[in-house]
Amino acid sequence: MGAHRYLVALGSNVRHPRHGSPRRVLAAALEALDHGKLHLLAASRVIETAPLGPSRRRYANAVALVRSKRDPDELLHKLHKIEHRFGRRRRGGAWGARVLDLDIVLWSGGAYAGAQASGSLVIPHPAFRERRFVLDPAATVAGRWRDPLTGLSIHHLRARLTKPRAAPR
Ligand code: PH2
Ligand code: MG
Ligand code: MG
Repeated sequence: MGAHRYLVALGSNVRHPRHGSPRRVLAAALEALDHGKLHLLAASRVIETAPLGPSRRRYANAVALVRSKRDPDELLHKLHKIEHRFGRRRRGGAWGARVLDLDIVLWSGGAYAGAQASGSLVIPHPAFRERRFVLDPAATVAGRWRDPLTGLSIHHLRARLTKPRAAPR
């Protein structure tokens, strides 16, 4: 089995009792993405972003390019274990404040839909095209990577988002 490449988005907007600020949480999480069967190929810088959604706290965000032989469902399971190790507890409330969020944005296998019906994994991440906190860091490590659904590169998606056309009359 060959190895796959994954683009993983990292987010944090709560301090960790040992690691400290969200920025430091992401630095530690990047190390966790370069361990065992995961190989960190590249990491963006960590940026600070305004919260999208109900949470009031600012986020630290980054993306990582990871190589792994794991398939998407196996990798997601591993990412959930890392989130849990950093103190993340899932209490129904989607989009609440979180110590660490690790999302699979793209993988080298193209489009993917997980097996389970509820809470199932979908790649590309359904919202990434509208999120500067993903596209800005992603453009620095994987700008030429093409979204398999639109055929547009990350550079192109980002340009589309940051330079909108005039609103239709
Ligand atoms: N993640 C969310 C919801 N809103 N806002 C920012 N700025 N950064 C995030 O990572 C983020 C968010 C859900 O995962
Ligand atoms: Mg998320
Ligand atoms: Mg998530």
